[in-house]
Amino acid sequence: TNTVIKRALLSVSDKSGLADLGKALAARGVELVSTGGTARTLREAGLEVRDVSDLTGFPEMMDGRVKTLHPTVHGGLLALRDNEDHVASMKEHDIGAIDLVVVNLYPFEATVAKGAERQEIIENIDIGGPSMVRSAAKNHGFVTIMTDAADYAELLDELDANDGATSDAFRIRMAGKAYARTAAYDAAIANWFAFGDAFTNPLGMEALKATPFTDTMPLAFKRSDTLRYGENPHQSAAIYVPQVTGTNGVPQAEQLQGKALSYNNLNDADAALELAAEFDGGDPAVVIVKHANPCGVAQAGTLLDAWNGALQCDSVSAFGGIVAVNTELDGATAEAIASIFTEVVIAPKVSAEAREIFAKKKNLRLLECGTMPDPRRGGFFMKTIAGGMLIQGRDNGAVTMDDLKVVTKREPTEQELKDCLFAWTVARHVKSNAIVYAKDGITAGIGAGQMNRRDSARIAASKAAEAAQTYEWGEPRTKGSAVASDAFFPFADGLISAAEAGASAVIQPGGSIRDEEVIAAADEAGLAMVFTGMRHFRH
Ligand code: 93A
Repeated sequence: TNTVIKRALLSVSDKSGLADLGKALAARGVELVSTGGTARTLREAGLEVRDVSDLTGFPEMMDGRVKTLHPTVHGGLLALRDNEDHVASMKEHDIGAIDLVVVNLYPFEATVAKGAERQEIIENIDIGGPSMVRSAAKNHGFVTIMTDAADYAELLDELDANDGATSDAFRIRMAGKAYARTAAYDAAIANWFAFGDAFTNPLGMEALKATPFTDTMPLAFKRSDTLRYGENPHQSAAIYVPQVTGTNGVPQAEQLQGKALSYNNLNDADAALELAAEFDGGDPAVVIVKHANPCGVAQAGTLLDAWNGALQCDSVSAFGGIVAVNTELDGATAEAIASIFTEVVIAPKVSAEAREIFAKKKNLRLLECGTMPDPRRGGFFMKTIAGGMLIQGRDNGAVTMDDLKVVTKREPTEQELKDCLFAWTVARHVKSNAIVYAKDGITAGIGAGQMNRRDSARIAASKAAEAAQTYEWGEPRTKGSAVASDAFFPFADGLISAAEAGASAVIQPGGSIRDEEVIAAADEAGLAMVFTGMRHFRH
């Protein structure tokens, strides 16, 4: 049964489109009932409005905390119009039916996002609004619930097509939308209670450690895009962004040109950007990523030099790579990048010259991200497993020069220490088991994702050997390099193979029961070794 809409209750925080809707409803003979600010806007538009307080017999009180929470409102929303008892109750208590509800909620998400104080955030938890939305949506057999200004035009079309009523199908669809909205709203609130501003606050991890994870994990994310397919063409995919706070990363970057980003592009661009962000504010740095692992990273006096260094590490893998830089992309570097097949380039800023050069490569996806994400920020890492989901805090821990403990007879030189830290920074962004050789701010060889550490060391060394051959260097760049291992060497073999490749310094967490054995092997090979005390597994 389609109910002709005679009375509408409007209560909106976001007043856009309100006056026009009010006029259109009034023109169709609908009586308007409204709360304070909403009523004011409607009256300013020259409309006749009845105050909710007039309906309830109670004034809006307690700073508006209690406005619409009243049986006159909820009875008018929830009563089944074809139920004798319900109709009798309405009569007895002088409750008039409400046929249409137009509500949008206090801006809780936006208030958190702007970094407001706790009390302001609390005040922006809407109670009366969601209550009306849920009551009206439950009674969608008779009541129409509108929670999105984007649907106002469709509502008016409905009224015109159905002699002032709405169709069942429309009311059901809007009711579903209404519950999705209140569910997401409550999820945002629950997330804020559970995690506060851990999404953006670099100290969030500390808060996270202190706060146990909640029993249930509401996800307050909203879809920002649907992707053509997932990791493979037979998988569907979409991208979601948190609705609680302002975040920045690949999803927020502006795409300047090229085809739409694929699932793999997004994943790889993220890996590249996160690593490039480690060098934010430092000398120009270039990261080339393939399949979510860096295949070349370099930091130099100029971006072009950094590009050349990164490329030479593993020029075979760099083909079809994803490139991230930490500074404005200039024309010369753009020219060099464009000379090989590259899938995605992301930079905080892209110069006009660089844009022009890339414009000739129509398919290349060029992204400008403005500011870099903070590598030390808090936040979460989620992964689904069969039958469940794993959630952990981001790996945002980091060591500085002061945290390093020299464990060998030989102290590392200043240059070796610098190379150690550079290799360590890269290694934490490489899938485990990760071995990274670096010298003079350039990765000399990267071994990723092997099931044992010795194989990663060998693969990294073989990459360096291949590069030496390609570029006719005489000897590989592993000679005199620093080597980083993302977790401790469980045996001396991995370290010995690094020494054989020519490494002169080692950085690793330490903590193996065979540390003594590994340290002895380092001493024997004349290596300098430092322990970080922190592990960076990445699976
Ligand atoms: O503070 S509330 O939770 N208590 C209520 O009773 C109530 N009724 C409506 N917030 C309440 N609202 C919300 O007020 C609506 O959801 C809407 O967002 C806002 C509209 O207020 P105004 O018309 O005064 O601008």
